[in-house]
Amino acid sequence: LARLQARHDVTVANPRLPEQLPAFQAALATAEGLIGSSYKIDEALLAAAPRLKVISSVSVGVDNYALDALAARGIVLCHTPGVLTETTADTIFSLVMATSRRLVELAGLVREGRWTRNIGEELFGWDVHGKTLGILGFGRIGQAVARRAALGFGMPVLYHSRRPVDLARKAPELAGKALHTPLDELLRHADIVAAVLPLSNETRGLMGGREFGLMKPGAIFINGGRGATVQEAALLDALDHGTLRAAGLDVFATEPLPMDSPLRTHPKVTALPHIGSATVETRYAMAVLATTNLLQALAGERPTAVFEMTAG
Ligand code: 8YV
Repeated sequence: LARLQARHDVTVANPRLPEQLPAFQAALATAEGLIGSSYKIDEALLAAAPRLKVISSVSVGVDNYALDALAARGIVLCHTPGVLTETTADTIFSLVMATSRRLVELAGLVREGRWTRNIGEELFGWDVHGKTLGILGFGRIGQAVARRAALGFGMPVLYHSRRPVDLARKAPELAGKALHTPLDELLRHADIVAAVLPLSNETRGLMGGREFGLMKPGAIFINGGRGATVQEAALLDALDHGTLRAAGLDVFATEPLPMDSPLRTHPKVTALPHIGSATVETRYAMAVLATTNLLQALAGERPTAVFEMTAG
């Protein structure tokens, strides 16, 4: 905030709070830059912001933004790739561990004073090391998850992405350890499937009843990308009536997760409140990068991290 205020007039307003919405709307009328995250930027908002030149998102995902409308108006969109990769991969791997080893459930047993004897086999977990991990989406975060799995846990890794990644060049440590695999084949062979997909027309609802039905009996599903890439009713059906062992979810179709969502309290679900990047160090790095991006764009320079609209 201090860096921005040193060079610009800044209005701080949270449009999600009714009492701050008028100040936000008033500022939009003259704003040339906008910085923040998780707020829907649609045509109506852009119409109210005639002088807007740049949006700097404190996130890597850009699914909240009407990309076509931004491109049509020549508005530059910046985001924060890179700085959150390792932290988000840590979160996703935490869900792999938590679901497989039943960590939350068993920690609850201790906390509630129910650890009165050695636990019986009905509470045993499932090994993680050596299991086959399928990764849906193989960008920076997917590759960082693959490194943890392949190099740290001896897991064969299958990945699904639009195109095979040239691992020899981009991630030599994963060459021969992570195999590009068609979706159906990956679902049939992986013991644990981790989705790390951005939300786009191509990925919306990608995991549905057919896909969960292809998964191995006793497999685990993890989602650390975007909630709407999964059809939640189909996931619940697979947990209740199919053979899915467990699900670990950091993201949901609607966030915060509605109180009446069965995913909130499902015994087979470990649900987190979208904390993929939420560490002190990483959120600070994201804020710094987003601020730098905004200042650069407003100064007419090329920002460090522009989201290339045409690359999708
Ligand atoms: C943020 C994320 O928590 O970067 C992203 O795309 O999902 C998260 O790191 C989210 O955008 C809220 O700031």
